[in-house]
Amino acid sequence: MGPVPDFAAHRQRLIEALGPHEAVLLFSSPHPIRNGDAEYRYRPDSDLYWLTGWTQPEAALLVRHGESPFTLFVQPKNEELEIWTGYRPGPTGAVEDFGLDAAFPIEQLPDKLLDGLQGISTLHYAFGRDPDHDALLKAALRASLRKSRRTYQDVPHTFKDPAVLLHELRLRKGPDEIEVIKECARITEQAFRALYTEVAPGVGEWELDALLTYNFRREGGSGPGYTSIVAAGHNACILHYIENDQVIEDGDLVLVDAGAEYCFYTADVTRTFPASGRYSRAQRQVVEVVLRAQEAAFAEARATKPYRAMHEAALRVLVEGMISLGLLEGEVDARIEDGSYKRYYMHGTGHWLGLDVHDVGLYHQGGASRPLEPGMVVTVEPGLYIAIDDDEAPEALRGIGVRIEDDVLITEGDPIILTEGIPKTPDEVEALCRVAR
Ligand SMILES: [Mn+2]
Repeated sequence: MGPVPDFAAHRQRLIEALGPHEAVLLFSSPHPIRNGDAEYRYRPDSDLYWLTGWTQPEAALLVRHGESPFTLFVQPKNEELEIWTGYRPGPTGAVEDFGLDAAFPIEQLPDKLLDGLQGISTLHYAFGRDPDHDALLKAALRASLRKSRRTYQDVPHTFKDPAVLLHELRLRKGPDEIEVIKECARITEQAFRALYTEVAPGVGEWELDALLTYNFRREGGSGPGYTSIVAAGHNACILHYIENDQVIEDGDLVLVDAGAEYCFYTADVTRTFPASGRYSRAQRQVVEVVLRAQEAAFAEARATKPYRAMHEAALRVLVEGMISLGLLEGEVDARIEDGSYKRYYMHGTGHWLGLDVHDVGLYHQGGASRPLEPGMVVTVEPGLYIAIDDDEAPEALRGIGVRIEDDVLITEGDPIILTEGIPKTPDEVEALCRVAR
């Protein structure tokens, strides 16, 4: 058994942050149809999962101080339906196996809200996401208001987006979550290592895509945490290329951006490696600039430094590289100032990482880039992309797209590169590709 999130610890963090007359109401995400009557595999809402570990659809969570702070509403047991769609823990399972304080069938939510909202002045609820949930809550608020005329209790009159409260908590990972993300990284490493030994001219992008999914699941993950990008040659210049349907040609670089999902947390890694096992001189030059940019960003990945410093450090090195490669002319400061680098580097250098690949949490506080804190996990992903039809770029560089991405844990001291076991320098990668031959 691998590590698991400590949901009780997450609940404790929320209840400590919740005011005395505040409540939180969360709903599970919908179970979307793929086509016809076939459903996608269900993926729980990250907030609800973070607090409960509950992975089934049609659930709601009410959180408030009192005797049963965490009340979960779930699909009731139904022997007939369970034959079709699988085991349901039901309300009993929610309490006995998931450690919730109380649980009821989801049908009882309107009735239970009538009392559950009494004495609450501020409700953390995300209006506008689901009209059915909004309607259910509005009816409960009306009924609760009528009742309050007899009970003299508060009924919610202030509504806040739960993101403000919850996402600040999710942004700072606990020790349990760090172990889970390390497991995502371990699985992802196994899957990337397999790519190095399988890539060759004539292999389809889709084959590497399938190999990633195979190894993610084989190693204990649930699959990719987001749609894998397998981009050969100039497809790498399309930032979110997910068609993955082209044949890898001799001389191509292959950019793979993928991460294993485990306990619904995900890694997010990018490597750019040669189809033939050997980087061309131009390809190697671009990779080395991107690697230097990543090192510069790592040096800024420290508690109390502003989040933005990582991007600024990487950008400076990338622009220096653009000038030395002949993509831009003039001085670094002037090119950063006039934004001409955006032709070759048009995205940010990272994002928060956790249950969501672009994880929750604000990047700014009080109009400035927020300081990094221990427990935050970020990606660091500089890149350089030279379009195939860029007539102004040196010919040898056209069609080269390189991104290198690792997952980084901010600590009290040096950052921990959680995915550093996945080879990325040209020498390391070529050595592995050679082993395969
Ligand atoms: Mn990323």
